[in-house]
This record gives sequence, structure tokens and C-alpha cells, in this order.
Amino acid sequence: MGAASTAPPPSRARGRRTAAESPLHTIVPAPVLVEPRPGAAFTLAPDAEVRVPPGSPGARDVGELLAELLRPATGYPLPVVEGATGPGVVLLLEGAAAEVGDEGYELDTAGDTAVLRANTPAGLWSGVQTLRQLLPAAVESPERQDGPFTAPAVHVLDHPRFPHRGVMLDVARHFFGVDDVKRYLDLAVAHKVNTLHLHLSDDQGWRLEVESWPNLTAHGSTSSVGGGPGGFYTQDEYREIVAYAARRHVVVVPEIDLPGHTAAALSSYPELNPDGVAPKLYTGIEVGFSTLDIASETTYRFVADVLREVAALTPGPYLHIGGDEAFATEAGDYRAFMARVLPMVEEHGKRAMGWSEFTRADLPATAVAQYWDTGRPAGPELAEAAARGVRFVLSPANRVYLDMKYAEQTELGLKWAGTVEVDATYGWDPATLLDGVPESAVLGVEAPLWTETLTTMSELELMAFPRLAAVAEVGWTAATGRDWADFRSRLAAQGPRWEAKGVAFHPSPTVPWQ
Ligand code: TNX
Repeated sequence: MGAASTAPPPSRARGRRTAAESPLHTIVPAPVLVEPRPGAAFTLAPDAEVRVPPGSPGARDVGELLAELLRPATGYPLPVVEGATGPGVVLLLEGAAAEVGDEGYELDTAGDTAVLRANTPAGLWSGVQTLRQLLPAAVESPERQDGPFTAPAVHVLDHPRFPHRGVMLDVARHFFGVDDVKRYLDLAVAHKVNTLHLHLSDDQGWRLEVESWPNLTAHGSTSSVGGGPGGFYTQDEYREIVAYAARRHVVVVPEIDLPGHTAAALSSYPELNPDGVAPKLYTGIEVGFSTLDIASETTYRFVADVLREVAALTPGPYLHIGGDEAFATEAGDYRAFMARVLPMVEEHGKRAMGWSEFTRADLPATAVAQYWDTGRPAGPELAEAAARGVRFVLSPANRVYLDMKYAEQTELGLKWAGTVEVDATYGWDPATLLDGVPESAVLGVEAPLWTETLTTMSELELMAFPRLAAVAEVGWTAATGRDWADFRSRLAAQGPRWEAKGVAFHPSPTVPWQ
């Protein structure tokens, strides 16, 4: 193609629209209501301030985070001030419609002012994500960009469908350090994810320091799939992740997978093994071959110590005790084990989470079962648990497993649940997935990212995006507000945002990327 004369002007070079031109339908997850307002578009002025209500550290924190998000690209100082007047973004903890609840918000943009109203700081935080997505993609850049930074004049009213909108990261098969976890979290919260589940132990590695059983990390952390070096979080590093997440209104759910998926622990302490012999560290990707010694009191001392330390480090309401694929544990032993361990979780004032197999145990009504199978006729124990009050987090592998290949030719990932393109991730309804598990029993959805085949941050990103955004919308947006044709064009609008953030994403052929 001939050079200069036929090239489009730079702002349109890749078919991008400026924010003023962009349609309102760009936000993922889709809000309950987005209405254009008459009048001028909102422009973030160079002297804009972020105005926060006096006396609310939580709201101030949201204001600080908003300023931190916008400063690099705009180069504006964006001071965070209490109750002052002047142009900018106003955060209010009053005046929001009651229906927005704990996590919803109202947003009004026009002229030199954007006003966010919510009942809680968490609601303001949700609104911040929407405001970001109304501004041009360039605001996401870590480097100074040319303005103006404008957003259409709109009124948005919004609140989530489900309270639990999670992502899970498997840091056991391959270890990912604190900075990677923070980045993954940052990318997820942009789509209003509020739960980070960390899969902290598995056959291939133990990833959290436990002071009372030091060999778990001294030895058990030193392996990973394929024989890499492994790694682990010190208790201080884990606290750092929890605090980073909490500031972003994300609850951390720590998982210690029991009684199977325990080869790293078994290799660290011979006395935990049914035959008393510690196996070598495991670096393959088989599942279902390991089990703690169900008959030994040492096992229960071990589990009690681990859960006590993890509970003490974790302010959130859950301890996830795994329970999946315990094929080396006899059915009766499995139930006996869970009967001992479930009360330990409650003793620490926590709710037990576990993979769906743990519905075979006698669960307390406070328990939360995480469904991971592919919708094959589910056993009656799921419906029975739901009837007893157990709540469900849905992670159907053929929909939301972010480690499944997109297509046969996808280099990374597995395909035991099939190949999963983003339309499949989007096209299901949590209320009708499982017979006997009605919407009232569904706490929400979660997208697991297992890492047998993934070793770098950009590999995580490539598998997670764009599917993570689709799961987030399944969890946030009411069924009546969801539509694939509409979603795929809104998803396309995320492409330039991910590019601005340097996110590797799968250019799905099902999406009309801009
Ligand atoms: C199944 S689903 C597992 C994991 C694997 C994953 C790979 C579940 C609870 N367990 O151990 O990593 O498949 O897709």
C-alpha cells in the first residue's frame, strides 16, 4: 500500500474511535442501565481533582486508587481531596438508589464532572471500573498519552447478579510470584471480579510457608510440573497479596487441597503417608494418585496446624479444602476424613469451600461447593446439598476453565473438557446449569486457571483473555441483559484496552476486534 497519502489519520489508523464517538455499548460486564444524557461529553480536565467524602477511609482509598490508575497516562496530578469543589471525579457515599446494594453504583458524567454514588466503598470501586471503560483506551497505558480524555455523557445504574465473581489461579503446578498475582488481580478487577482463589498446594508443589511444618516449603516447594525450580510465598508475602486484594475489594480464598493432590506434602513428611514412606517429589501431570493417611492421628494434627495458620493469615470468610479427585482415598475414608476436617474449618470461624466431590461428605449448611464438571448428569448429592442450604460456586470446565485450549491448534492448555472458545464461555446460565441447584442456591461463578502447561505471565494472559471477561459478565449481568451479539462487540472494545496494558490476549475469530 502507498505510504503517506492513503494512510488514515493516526487516531483512526487501526479503526479506533475516539471516546466521544464511541457507542455507549463498550462496557464489560454490561451494566443494568446505561442512558445517554443530554449535554456535553465529560472531559477529565488537567486540573481535575478526585473528591472523596470526609471521614471515610474506604472511599478515600477508592479515590486514591482511581487517581493511581489515571495518572500515568494522563500525566495529570489528580489530587485526592475531601469534600472540595471543582472539576473532576466526585465519589459520594450517599444518594445512590437502594437497589444498587453493596456492590452497585450510579454514575453520571457530563462536562467537567463525573459523579459516582454508592452505598459502600466496594460500590464506588465497581463504578470506577465503569468510568475507566468509558474513557478512551489510552487511559490504560502506563505511559503518558495525548488527551483529551473524554467520556460520553451518561447515566449508569448498576449492580451485580451474583455476590461471588471469582478467578482461581493454580500456583502449585507452576509457581507465580507476588507481582504476577497482583497483575492478574489488576486485570480481573477491571471486570468487577471480587474473589481471588489461590490453589496453594498440589502434588507438584506446596506454595505457602507453614511455620509449624517447615519442610512443606523447605522441601515441598522445590518442584513443579516439568521439574522447574518451584517457589512459595512467605507468610509476609501472602499477607501482602491479601492486603493488595482487600484494598481492591477482592476476597482471597486460600485452597489447601486435601486429602488427595498431596504428593508434595507426602514427600516432605513420611509420617503422613499410609505406608510411612515419603515419595520423591512429583513433576508429572497425572491426578488422583496421592492421599494422606486417613487412619493416622498425625494427619489430623497436620491438617489442624495448617488450617490454623492459614485461617490466621486470611481475613476472608472461606477456607477451601479441595477434596477433588481423591481417587486413592476410599469412599468411606473420604467421608471420615471430611467429618474430622470440616469442624476444624468452623472452629476458626470460617466457611468450608470444596470442589463438588465434597458434597459426598456430611456438609454443614455453611459450606460452599465448587462445581467443576462438564454438566454430565450431576449426582443426586448436589441437589441434596443444595436442599440442605449448601451454596454453589459454578466453574463448569467446558465453559469457564481458562486452561482449556480455545481450539485444536491452540499451543498451550489441555483439552480434557473439550476446546472452549469465548462464545462457549459466555453462552450458559448459572441458574439452569445443574438440576436441583436453582439460582437461589448459586453464590456465583469462578474461572479457574490451572497451570500444568503455563509458565509465564504472558501465557496466563493468553489463556485468560478474553474468556475471563466473559465469565465476569456471566457473574455480574442479569440474564435478561445478556446477549452474545452485543457482548462480542463490547468485547471487541476491550482489545485496545488490553493492548494499552500490554496484555497478551487470544485474538478469537468469533470477535470483531477493532
Ligand atoms: C482437574 S477440576 C483438576 C485439576 C487439574 C485440571 C486441569 C479439578 C478440581 N481438578 O487438578 O489441574 O483438571 O484442567
